[in-house]
Amino acid sequence: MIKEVRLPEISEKVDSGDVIEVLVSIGDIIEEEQSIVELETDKATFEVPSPAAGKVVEINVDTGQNIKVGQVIIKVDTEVTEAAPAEKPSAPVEDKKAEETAPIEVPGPKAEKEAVVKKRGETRIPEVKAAPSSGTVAAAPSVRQLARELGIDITSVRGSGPAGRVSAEDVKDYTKRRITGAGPAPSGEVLKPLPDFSQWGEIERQAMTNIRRIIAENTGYAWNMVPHVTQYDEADITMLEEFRKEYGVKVKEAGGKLTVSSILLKVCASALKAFPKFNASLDMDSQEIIYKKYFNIGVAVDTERGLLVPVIRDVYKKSILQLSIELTGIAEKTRNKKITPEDLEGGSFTISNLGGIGGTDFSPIVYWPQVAILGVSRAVDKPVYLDGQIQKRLMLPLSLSYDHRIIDGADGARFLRWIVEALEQPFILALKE
Ligand code: CAO
Repeated sequence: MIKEVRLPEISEKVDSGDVIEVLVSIGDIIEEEQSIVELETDKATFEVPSPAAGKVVEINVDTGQNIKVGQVIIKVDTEVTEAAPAEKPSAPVEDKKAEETAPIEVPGPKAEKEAVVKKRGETRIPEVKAAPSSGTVAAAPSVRQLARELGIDITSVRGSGPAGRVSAEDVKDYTKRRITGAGPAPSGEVLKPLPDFSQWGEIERQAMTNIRRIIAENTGYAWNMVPHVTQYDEADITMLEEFRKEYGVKVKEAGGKLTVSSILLKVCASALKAFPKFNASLDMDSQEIIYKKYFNIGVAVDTERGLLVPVIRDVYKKSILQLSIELTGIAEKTRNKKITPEDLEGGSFTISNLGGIGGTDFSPIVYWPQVAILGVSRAVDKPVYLDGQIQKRLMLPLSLSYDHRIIDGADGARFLRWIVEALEQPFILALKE
């Protein structure tokens, strides 16, 4: 029987995505849950699994195409589950009787979410496509016509679509910002023309991936919108490190990794409970502060595609053991492109730990509409004057950036001190709660 595999529901707010790569070919024998396309939405990139096993007899989408929930991606002959020796690609589906085609029920969000996290044998890295050279900008004829009517050179417009494809919105946005002289673009760059860099040497232009574009727009927006202050402090984690080494084995047996990040998740959730302003957002329209009663903490994860911030929910209610297992799982899922848009939503605070890589200190950018973010740098042994003598202590550098519109400097210093004390004397944490 021929079955249609359709794009399942992605999340409440996402109803379509761009095909980054088609992962199967006509004639392939695929297994149930095997990834068939890599899809990019405004929120994330992930692979769509097939709910049916069989032979791929038709591919209905193409790289770069925007597809909607419910749209047929491929057709599969479910009666063929093993490759015949020296098999030729099967006849296209048009050759089959129409009545043989039975749609597969589109899984709901839950089913889809479960399916998306299933592993595929192999991880493919999406091809980075070179930006079209000037004169060969990817755009629909109607968009070119619009640019001509507005007197815009379409090659100057930065396309937001796959492989830099220029949309009508891009042309309008470009024109609007040109006319109004609007300073910063959403990405934060000032729209001054760039010099011709090729006059100084060889250059290569590459289209931004959707993820890079989103990071650029979000960090640019936050930088322009939020008056940042960064507060620095250091925590003596000598004792905590002993605890980490002692209990790390047990956590490993349970499938997690006990790290500074997983301990900090717990400490930060308690700090947020004690200082509700740090778990809030500002509504400047209504002139209100929105206090969140949930403690969902995003953790910045470094991936080959760029920075992604999956969110761990209800951190306050979870043990360090649970958080260690969850963080290990979600970081792996993020790096393996199994993250769904929903995994990236709903954070109320963020932790960015660069300590595994190195560096003494950095100032993280607030992840708007949140109001604070904790930066963590590498813990190092330092000579510290303690109890009348110089001692070797393991010191963890911390940097808290916050939105000065809602958080005053004294609040920032108190919040960070609270975290430092909780790391240095964890029993205080228990006493305070
Ligand atoms: N100081 C010293 N060592 C640290 C450390 C710190 N602050 N943080 C982590 N480490 C160590 C860990 O203990 C581990 O050592 P071992 O392998 O010997 O046990 C090693 O560094 C690697 O840690 P990890 O990365 O596996 O684990 P983690 O839980 O600390 O971090 C995660 C998880 C996802 C936060 C991290 O992997 C990551 O991606 N960090 C980058 C975040 C980032 O890009 N931030 C920038 C955002 S702004 O552009």
